[in-house]
Amino acid sequence: MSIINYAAKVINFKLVYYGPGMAGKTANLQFVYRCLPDDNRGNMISLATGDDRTLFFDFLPVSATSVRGFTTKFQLYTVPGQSRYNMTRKLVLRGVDGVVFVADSQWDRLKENVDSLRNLNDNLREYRLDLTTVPYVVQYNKRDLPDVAPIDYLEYTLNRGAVASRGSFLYLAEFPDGPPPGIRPGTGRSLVMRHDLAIHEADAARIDAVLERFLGDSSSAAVLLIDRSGEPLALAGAARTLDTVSIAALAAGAFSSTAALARLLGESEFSVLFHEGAKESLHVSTIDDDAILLAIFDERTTVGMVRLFAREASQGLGAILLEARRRPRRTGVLAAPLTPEEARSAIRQRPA
Ligand SMILES: Nc1nc2c(ncn2[C@@H]2O[C@H](COP(=O)(O)OP(=O)(O)O)[C@@H](O)[C@H]2O)c(=O)[nH]1
Ligand SMILES: [Mg+2]
Repeated sequence: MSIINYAAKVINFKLVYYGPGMAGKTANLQFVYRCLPDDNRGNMISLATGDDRTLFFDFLPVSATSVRGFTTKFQLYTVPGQSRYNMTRKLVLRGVDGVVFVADSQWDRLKENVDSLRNLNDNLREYRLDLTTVPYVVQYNKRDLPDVAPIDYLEYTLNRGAVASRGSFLYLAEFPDGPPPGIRPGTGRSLVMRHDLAIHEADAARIDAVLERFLGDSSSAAVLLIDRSGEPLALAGAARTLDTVSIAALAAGAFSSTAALARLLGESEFSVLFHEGAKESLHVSTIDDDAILLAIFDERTTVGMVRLFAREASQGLGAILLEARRRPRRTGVLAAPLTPEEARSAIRQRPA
C-alpha cells in the first residue's frame, strides 16, 4: 500500500527483502546504503542478535527522484530468514508494495529457497496479496561461491510463470553501473494502486489541526501519526529535529509485536504502549486497524493527561482517515503508467 501525500507531495513505498536465512538480505541493504549519496538515504537500523543475525528487521529509508512533482520515498526492510521467526516476517510484510526475493544460489540451499518462497506466499495471502499482484523480483545471490545451481534451473524453480513486471537478476556487486534491469519499479503499472492511502490537502489540514490541539491540551512535546506499515503520516511539535522516519518504523514494529503478544494471551490487542524515560516518555495508542498515535512528553505533563487527550485525538483522526480511505482515489497526474524515461531516472550512485 503506497501512501500518497498530496499536501507534502510525497509518495511512500515499502519494499521488503525476503528469503532464507544467510542468503544476503541484510548485506543487500548495507550495499544499497553504501552506494547512495547522503542526501538520498536516512539512518540504517538493524535489529539483530549479538551474532548479527536479523532478529526483527533491518530498515533503510531511501528518497529517490521526483516523479511528476512528487518525491518518491522507499522504506526498505529485511525479514529474519530463520523459520522460527515467522510471526515477525508476517508483521514486516504489512503494507508491502514490492518484494525482492533474495535466493541463495548454492545447490545445498535449494530447499531453503523453495520453503521461503512458499512461506512468502502464505504470509502475503494473510494480507490478501500474492505474487501475481505484488511487484516481485528475484535476486540470485552468492554467484561467486563454488557449487551454485545454474540460473536457468533457479529460474525454473523459483520464478515460474513470471508475469511481465517480474524480473530476476544476479547479485548487486556485479552491477557497478547502477541497478540492473530487473528493478525498474512500477514500469508499465499505474503509480496508484488499489490499496493506496491518499491524503489530500484538506485531509492534511484537518489532521494537523487535531494534532496541534492534542499538543496544546496534553502539553506533550511532539506527536506523530503513524501508519501501521511503519510510515509516518503527520507530525506536530518537536522543535528539535527528530528522525521521524526511524521513530515511525520502530514504533509501528514495537506496537505490532505487542499486538501479537496480546493475541498469544487471548487479548485482541494491548491498546496502549508506554515507555518511561528519565527525561522523556513515549505513549503509543491505537487509532484504528491501520494507524497509531505516538506522543513524546516530559515532566510538564502526566501519562494520565496524555492518555486522556490521545483518546480524544484518536477519534478525530480515525474519522478523517476513514473518509480518506473510502474516497475514490483521485489519480490525476499519477494515474498514467511510468514512461520508460521516468522509470530510467533512477537514483544516482554515490560518487566514487
Ligand atoms: N560469498 C558471498 N557472501 C555473501 C554474499 N552476499 C552475502 N554474503 C555473506 O553471507 C552472510 C549472510 O549474509 P546476510 O546478509 O547476513 O544474510 P541474511 O540472513 O539474508 O540477512 C554474510 O556473511 C554476508 O557477508 C555473496 O553474494 N557472496
Ligand atoms: Mg539478515
